[in-house]
Amino acid sequence: MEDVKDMPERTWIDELRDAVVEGADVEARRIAAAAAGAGIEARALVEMALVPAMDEVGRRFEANEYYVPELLLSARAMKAAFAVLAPALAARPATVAGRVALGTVSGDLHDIGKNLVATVLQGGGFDVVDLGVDVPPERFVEVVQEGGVDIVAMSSLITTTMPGMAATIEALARAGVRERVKVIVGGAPVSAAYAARIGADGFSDNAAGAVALARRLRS
Ligand code: B1M
Repeated sequence: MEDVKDMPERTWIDELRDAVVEGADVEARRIAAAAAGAGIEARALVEMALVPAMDEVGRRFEANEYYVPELLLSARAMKAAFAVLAPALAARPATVAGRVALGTVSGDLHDIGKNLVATVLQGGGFDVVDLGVDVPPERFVEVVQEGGVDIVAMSSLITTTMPGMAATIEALARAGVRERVKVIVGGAPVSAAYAARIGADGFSDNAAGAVALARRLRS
């Protein structure tokens, strides 16, 4: 096989995307490391290879060309490559921009987009309390009640778990802490209209946008 060091930049991106689509985690990690070592920006590798790879995996799943085992293999390959790139994305500026409690909502186990948002938020100067996946409204309330959180950030990837966002906002209000924090939402099926309807303070459809939004809400 051709050594990745000899491949031109565009080919590295193609190779990385293909490795993730094929679920080849060792290969994905190796290509990501070589491409980063050759000076290709981590952000470009994520946006041009990793995210499009998962979109292609989703397309194949919808077309019944891929099933859950293939999704799991691709997710593992994406995470392996992302682990190599994350330190560059998370390198934070000296000043702390605020503290964000972030989680994937109740019933939802998708964490790739949430992890990406967490890393880019860190790179944008935010402290991130990562609550993980399948986070019930009460857990978001608890962490806000503990104090120090400026923004509650929720991710949902499935249409049936989106109501968990509304339930969390309602739970924050019931507990009397809704006004203490800003609430932002995102994830593939979520829209600006949905965010407005459930009373969130903002929505973004990508990780960089989430950081810009969080900054705007803190200014
Ligand atoms: Co699932 N899955 N999945 N899955 N999966 C989707 C979401 C689906 C769209 C696939 C499809 O049918 N085309 C579909 C949902 C359909 C619907 O909504 N009705 C689906 C389904 C049905 C399921 C299961 C039910 C399948 C089954 O078991 N039969 C099951 C549900 C499990 C559960 O959660 N309870 C399931 C399981 C899984 C795996 C575990 C196998 C795996 C997840 C592994 C993991 O995350 N650790 C998986 C995967 C990989 C996918 C797809 C293929 C890829 C998701 C992904 O990682 N995308 C997905 C298809 C797709 O999305 N095209 C699919 C890459 C990631 C970078 O993008 O998460 O969108 P994303 O994040 C983006 C933006 O959305 C945004 O920024 C990120 C970076 O740009 N963003 C935010 C995300 N959160 C944000 C928060 C913000 C702001 C921006 O502010 C707070």
